[in-house]
Amino acid sequence: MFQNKKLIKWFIPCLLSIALFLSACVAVDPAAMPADDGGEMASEDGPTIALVIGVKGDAFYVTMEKGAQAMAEELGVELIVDGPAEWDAVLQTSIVDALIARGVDALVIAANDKQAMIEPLQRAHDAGIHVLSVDTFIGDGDYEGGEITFPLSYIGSNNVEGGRIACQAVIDSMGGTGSIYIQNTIPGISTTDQREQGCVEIIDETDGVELAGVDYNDDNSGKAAEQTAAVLQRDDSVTGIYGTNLFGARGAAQAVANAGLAGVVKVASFDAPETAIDDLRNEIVDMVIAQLPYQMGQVGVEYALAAINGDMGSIEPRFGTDYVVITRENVDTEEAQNAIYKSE
Ligand code: T6T
Repeated sequence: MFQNKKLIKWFIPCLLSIALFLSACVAVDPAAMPADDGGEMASEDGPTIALVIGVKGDAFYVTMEKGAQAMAEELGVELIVDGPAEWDAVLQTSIVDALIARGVDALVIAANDKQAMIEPLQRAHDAGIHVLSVDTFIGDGDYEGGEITFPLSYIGSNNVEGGRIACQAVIDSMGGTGSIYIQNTIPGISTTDQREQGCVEIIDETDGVELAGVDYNDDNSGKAAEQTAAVLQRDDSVTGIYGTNLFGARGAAQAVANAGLAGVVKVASFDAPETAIDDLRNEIVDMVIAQLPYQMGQVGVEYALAAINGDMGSIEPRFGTDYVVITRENVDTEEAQNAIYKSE
């Protein structure tokens, strides 16, 4: 068949190399492939969307997960959900890296820090994964003309506005005078930074109302309770407290109740877990601002699938979700009841 000996000399080693290459491909150990803690690669049957929440065990994210799961079922896509055990950008980065290795198609994430999470999410984007922000943003949150533009959308509340609403309500129930103490979480989180900003704006715009101070509780209600107790003991001008999220508000409410100051010191709770509603009914908390995490989860998954399908026109770079302000007057309405977060 081969008349030319030179050609035979070339052809046989070439065949051998192809055979060797093919057998190596067949013999690859799956354990050596990049995989997440579940040890599986992304589904080969259809797209896989990952939702990375801010922290596990937080009713806000439990509710968000339910919305995301409901939408994933409706659209027939695989959804995987993960999140750090503590609010920590380093822990969240390892989760993002595992998802990049797993080869998910889209990543919907509540970033733990607006600066520290830029680099890991840029890595995901560079690996061809569609990145979307839910609840918190990275950079300055302006994904059209701002510092960071690769995330396709920022889905979440208007948090400056939320801070303004909360502190205006506290000031009204304080009778328009006194000083407000802010119980915040960790600096660098876009949502709670903006909620503090909104509250400080309102205080600055109101004559006769002062800022008593701000403490950071590491997203821990026990620490928030200790810090608030210390403030109440040393500063009797404090007649209003604003907790910028579920943990700060819970700790502040406990400290107010323990000090026997329920009703005297007015408290606004950002976020609406069952405990905040109990505190409202028991007159320890005066207003609860419910966000819409279920809707955030739904829209996150809907947008992620649109991106995977190349339907970019249906994705808004900013999808603002609403609030339901819950007071003792409206707590039993259907709207308020539906807005209460699920804890499991
Ligand atoms: O307030 C929510 C969320 O919006 C924030 O980014 C972090 O804290 C919560 O999850 C409540 O604990």
